Amino acid sequence: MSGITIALSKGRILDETLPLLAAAGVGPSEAPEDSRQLIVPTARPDVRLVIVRASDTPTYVQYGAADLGIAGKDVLYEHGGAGLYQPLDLRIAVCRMMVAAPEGFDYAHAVHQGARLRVATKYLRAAREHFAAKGVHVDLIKLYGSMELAPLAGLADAIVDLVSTGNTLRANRLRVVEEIMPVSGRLIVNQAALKTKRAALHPLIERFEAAVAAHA
Ligand code: PRT
Ligand code: MG
Repeated sequence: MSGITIALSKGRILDETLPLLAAAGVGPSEAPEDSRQLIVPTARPDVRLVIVRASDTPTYVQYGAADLGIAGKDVLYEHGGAGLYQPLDLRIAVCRMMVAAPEGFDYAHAVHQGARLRVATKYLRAAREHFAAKGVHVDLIKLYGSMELAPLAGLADAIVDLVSTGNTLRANRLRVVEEIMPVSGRLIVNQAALKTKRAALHPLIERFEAAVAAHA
């Protein structure tokens, strides 16, 4: 495909990317949020959007099915980043990856005692590396969503999840016990396309850079 394909997910990433797409001259020509269409034309005939699952965005870009993509650092960390160039922090969809536990659970004490903790998460790689670096013994339980339920239902002692306002944790009587990493949306680029389509991609990446700087 000779044009440029940009992969992104509906929801938070799309909502917060729309102003940047418009500023970069590649706003969607119809509202993707309302549309069932998975391939969406933009203001430029040579640029299209493909709408994918958030956790699939790096995969589309890695294999060159999309030249560019927009993905959270959480998702990129789990993917590992192979084949991807990550030139730009878009400063959208900002949150933090945290360890959280029930209000009544003495996490620090349990860790100090060398207890083996059960931790539920969607973010196995980030969690494994975090606890290994701290020397905390954990059994990780993979979930695909609603991590907050796991301690309440007795599935886990703690969770690793994203937190922005903290409302979800509070509503479920959980509290943050450790921070793992700050998270925001990143522009990702297929490494091979960056060379073969440089003339088309470079100006577009620069327009994203300018749009982010203008929103700062
Ligand atoms: O649903 P699907 O499996 O398709 O993907 P997804 O759930 O990862 O997609 P989406 O659209 O929910 O999130 C896309 C990206 O947004 C994530 O990969 C993050 O990089 C980013 N992001 C930013 C967040 C949040 N903030 C966030 N708060 N993603 C999820 N949350 C959730 C969090 O998991 C928790 O359930 O919101 C809840 C906490 O929010 P507060 O405000 O109550 O603290
Ligand atoms: Mg979601």
